[in-house]
Amino acid sequence: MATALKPTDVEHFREQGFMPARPILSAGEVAHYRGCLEAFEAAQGATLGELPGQLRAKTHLLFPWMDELARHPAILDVVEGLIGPDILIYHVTSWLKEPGTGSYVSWHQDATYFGLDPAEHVTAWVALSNSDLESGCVRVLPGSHRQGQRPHESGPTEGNLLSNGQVLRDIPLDEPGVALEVPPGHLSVHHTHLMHASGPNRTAERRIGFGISYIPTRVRHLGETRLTAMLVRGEDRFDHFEHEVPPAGEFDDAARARHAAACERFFSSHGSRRTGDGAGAIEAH
Ligand SMILES: O=C(O)CCC(=O)C(=O)O
Repeated sequence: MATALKPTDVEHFREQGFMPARPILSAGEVAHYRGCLEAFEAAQGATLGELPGQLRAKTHLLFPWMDELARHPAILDVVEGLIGPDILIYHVTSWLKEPGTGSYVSWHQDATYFGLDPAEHVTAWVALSNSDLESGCVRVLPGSHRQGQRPHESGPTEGNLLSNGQVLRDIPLDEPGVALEVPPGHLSVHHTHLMHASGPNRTAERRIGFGISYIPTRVRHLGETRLTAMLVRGEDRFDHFEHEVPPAGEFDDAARARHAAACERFFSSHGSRRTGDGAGAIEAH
C-alpha cells in the first residue's frame, strides 16, 4: 500500500488542517485488530468503554496489538511526512461509539488541554469500522486551525465523550461542518488546532476508531509533571518525556500498572478528565 505523502497532500494539510481518508491497513489487518479488541471485550463481558480503569485512554500501553497498530509503518510514514522523522506517541484515545448510546463530541480543538509547545501535534484517526455521517464520523471546519488556540467553555457533559463537556464558544452543536468520513482500514489526520466535533452513532453497528496523537520529539509539555510518551520512530535528542514501555503481555499486571501510572500523570496534569458517559470512561482532550 503506497503511503508516502505527495507535496500536494502536505499542502492540503497545511491549508485545510486535515488530511482526508486514505487506505492504510489491509482487510486482513482490520479483521485482525478488530478481532483482538473484541476477543478481549468478550472475555471481559463488557466493552472497553464500560470497563473501569480508563482503558480507552493510552490503550497502546495495555495490549501488544494496539501497540503494534500505533507504530504501524504505514501510519508512521504519513505522520513522518507531516512532523518529521523523530516521532513520539503522546496519547491514544479509543473512540468507541456503541449503537443507541447517543454519545457525541462537542466542537473543540485538541490542543486545548494538551499543553504542548510548539503546537505541532497531529492526530491520526484510524478506523476499524465504517465511520460516516450516519455512524457519527468526525466533522471539521476546514482551515479553522489557522485561527490558533480559541477559548473553550464548559458545556453539557451528558452523552459528551469530552471531559468537562468543553466546547468552543460561538459554534452551535448542530453546525454541520464538513464530514470526515473514514472507511475501515483508512486513516484521516487532523491538526491540533482544527475545530471538530462528531454526532451520535445512528446505525446498528459499533463505530470503532483510534485517535493516535503523535508529536515530534522537539515538542515539550508545559507543566510541572513530567509526562510519559512512547518513541516509535527515529531518536529522541530532547528528553522532554519519560519513555513509555510497550506492553509485553495482553493486559498483564505490569502493563496495567504502567498504564495506570501514565494515565494518572497525564490526567492530573490536565485537570479532571472523567466523562459522564459511563463507568471508567475517560476522554483524552
Ligand atoms: O471519534 C470521534 O467521534 C471524535 C474524535 C476526536 O474528537 C478526535 O480524534 O480528536
